[in-house]
Amino acid sequence: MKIGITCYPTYGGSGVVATELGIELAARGHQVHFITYQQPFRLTGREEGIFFHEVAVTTYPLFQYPPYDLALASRMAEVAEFYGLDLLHVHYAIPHSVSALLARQMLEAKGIRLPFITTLHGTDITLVGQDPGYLPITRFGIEQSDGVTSISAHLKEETERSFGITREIEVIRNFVNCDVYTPDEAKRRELRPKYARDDEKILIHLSNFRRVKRVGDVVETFARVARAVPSRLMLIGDGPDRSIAEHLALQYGIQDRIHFLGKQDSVQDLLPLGDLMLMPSEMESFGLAALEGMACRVPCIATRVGGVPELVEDGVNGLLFAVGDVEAMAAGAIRILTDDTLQRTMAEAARKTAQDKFCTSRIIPMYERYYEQVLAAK
Ligand code: GMT
Repeated sequence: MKIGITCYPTYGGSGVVATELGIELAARGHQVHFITYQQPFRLTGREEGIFFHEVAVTTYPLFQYPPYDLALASRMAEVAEFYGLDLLHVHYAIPHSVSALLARQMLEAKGIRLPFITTLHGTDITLVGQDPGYLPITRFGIEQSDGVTSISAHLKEETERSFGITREIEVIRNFVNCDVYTPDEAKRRELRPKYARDDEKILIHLSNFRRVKRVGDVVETFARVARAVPSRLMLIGDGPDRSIAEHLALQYGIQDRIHFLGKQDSVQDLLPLGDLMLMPSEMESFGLAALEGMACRVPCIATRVGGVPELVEDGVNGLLFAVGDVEAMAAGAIRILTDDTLQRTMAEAARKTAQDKFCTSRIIPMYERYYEQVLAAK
């Protein structure tokens, strides 16, 4: 198939999923065309079967807000016609589904068929999509899509409940390549000493440091853990709440125990160094960072929100807590980090969950079948 993919190309879970999906589809012989304002950060530009088409947004003094959605729609239609795309697959409903709808209409007028699929990722439904200024147009984009997928059962239910949507939504959960995200012992031996002594544990948090991630709770939890267990915290990512984390680190006097690593392209090299992951989010429609950690044999302390329980099974491959309960999260972390057998059992269960339920070999064929179903529909 020839598939056009649109996503947010910078850091963020939906962009990661879209990019990894494109890579996996290309590896299976499909032709994949990314249509975005920037090359997705996990692409090198040299991948076989993958093409990148930049969306250039012309500005003009009259435009206080340059119309990206229109430039995107126009580029989608151009690329689809030129390369004979079979379908468009857009990730994150706002504004991508509406741009795809316009592109479909533009080509319809020329007698060319271009169905589009929207994948819902989370904040497009639970946060941004709830804004009264965006809700009606987001609902319209979803309703008009030729196919809609959701990355968790929870997000599907939330979309039906909060948008009043009755159309079919296919649940295709997020995935991880278990050969790339893997507990690499050699890497661990080589890189771990850069970050911690042998007798220290490593806790990891990976996110875009937005408010919803509750990065403050990560540091609050770690401050309590560090009193009981010799340990270090690796903070991977960057965003608006990084200064909150820095401020708290100084307040607790643990700044020299925390590695602020900023945005990293190859998180698969860092995740296997961890003993435990912290994901205390306010909301998480899935929690891709936890899955990537789990594939690397890192169990997760997480909050019982959104789609997280579809991935983290309390007491099996991690522990689940109420949002904001840093005392309980710290106690749980200490329990795992001071009991080698428990840590090992959970680490193995985490890897097994990733392999058995969320591996690319299981999930990518679901997308392929869904594409075929949408193409066969009309
Ligand atoms: O919150 C983020 O990390 C960004 C956001 C995005 O769309 O880039 O993430 C959402 O999509 C991810 C990939 O499907 C999910 O793993 C995240 O759980 C989801 N974030 C939220 O629901 C807050």
